Amino acid sequence: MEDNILDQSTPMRVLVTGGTGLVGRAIQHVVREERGIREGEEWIFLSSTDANLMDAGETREVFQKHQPTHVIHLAAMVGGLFKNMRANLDFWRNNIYINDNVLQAAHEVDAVQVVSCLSTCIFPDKTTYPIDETMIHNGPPHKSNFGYSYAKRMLNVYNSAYHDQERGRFYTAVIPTNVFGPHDNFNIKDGHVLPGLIHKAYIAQKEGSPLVVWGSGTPRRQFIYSLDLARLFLWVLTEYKEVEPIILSVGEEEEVSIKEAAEAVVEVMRFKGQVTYDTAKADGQFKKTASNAKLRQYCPNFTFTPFKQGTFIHSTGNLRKTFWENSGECGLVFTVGLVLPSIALKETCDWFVANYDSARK
Ligand code: NAP
Ligand code: GFB
Repeated sequence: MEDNILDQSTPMRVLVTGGTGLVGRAIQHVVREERGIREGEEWIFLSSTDANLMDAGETREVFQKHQPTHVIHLAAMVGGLFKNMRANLDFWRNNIYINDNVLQAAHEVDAVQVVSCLSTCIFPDKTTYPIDETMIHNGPPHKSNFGYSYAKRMLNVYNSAYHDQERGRFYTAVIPTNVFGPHDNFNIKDGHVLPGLIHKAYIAQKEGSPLVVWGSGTPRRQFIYSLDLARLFLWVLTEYKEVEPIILSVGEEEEVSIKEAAEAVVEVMRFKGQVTYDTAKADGQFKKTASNAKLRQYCPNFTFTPFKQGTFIHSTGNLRKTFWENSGECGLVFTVGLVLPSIALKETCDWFVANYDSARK
């Protein structure tokens, strides 16, 4: 265990907890459709039906069964602002249990790498901007999601403790901003803002009713497309050698207001009705502007799928294939092409409309 590195000749056996959610499905897609599964490798994508990870026994059992060499730990109780405000205790307890069980089970089967997933909402609410990785514990998080935030902060504590006590353990974590994409949770009460607005626009279009945006529309967010996050997760899994976490986010200049996000959804969904703002609803955290400077040091050329309308890549297929041919080096070259609405949002809306009956909602 001393060097905690898997010799290159041994193919990885990767267990992805939470493999059936928004981010898990994106990783499935990128592994199967872009990167490809290399000879001898195994990828296991877990759902809660395979094992309830809040239960230590079930967790240990599923890890003993699969004996992973690498773990991508995504499983969590996840939700938007309004679900968090309703259930801070559940978010704390569920995620604390899941994280303790998963890291200990991974350690017991001698997994050489575990990449866990935090979120930029865990950073202190009163802080200087842009936020960077060193600020995680510098003060209380926003009151709307303290349960989730403190539980997620503990993952950073676990990683340091495993490294400290279990010499050579390099368990680490990534910190994405708000994620969106196909297979998201489109439940209007529990979900995040983009799937919530897409679902509401879909219904309002059908019923000829106004699209109601909750809150004032002034808060600001950075949105990362699930497929981009998936590509970066795979880079972190094999190339990132730090215990300290890394923010995975678009640049600060890509931050948009909720009003701009709603306008983008209206554009892509071709919604023609009235748009109103329900200012009786909470705005939550005003902003959580994150710096991706550390990511840019490692991946200066990684190209995010734009959220805002504007320049777009000529041919995504070739581009995405290029990424894996340069495995290990997240460098990319692209050509400026036609000006199109946000492709990431369009792919997400098209997926929702095409899968309305089976989508989580
Ligand atoms: P999601 O779509 O809600 O998926 C959650 C996944 O966790 C599902 O596969 C679910 O299994 C599994 N799960 C939940 N409770 C479980 C339990 N008790 N035992 C076993 N599995 C359980 O979540 P997501 O948006 O993909 O989030 C993935 C990770 O990214 C999470 O750690 C989240 O905190 C983090 N994150 C998300 C965002 C965002 O905007 N969505 C932003 C930053 C960070 P079932 O399919 O069987 O329910
Ligand atoms: O995505 P969201 O639910 O989470 O809300 P947070 C973002 C913003 O969108 C808030 C506004 O200012 C909401 O007032 N909003 C407008 C809406 N319309 C809607 C709508 O229809 N649905 C929703 N949900 N919001 C979460 C954290 O914070 O970020 C979680 O609570 C997690 O723990 C997640 O970390 C990534 O960005 O405010």
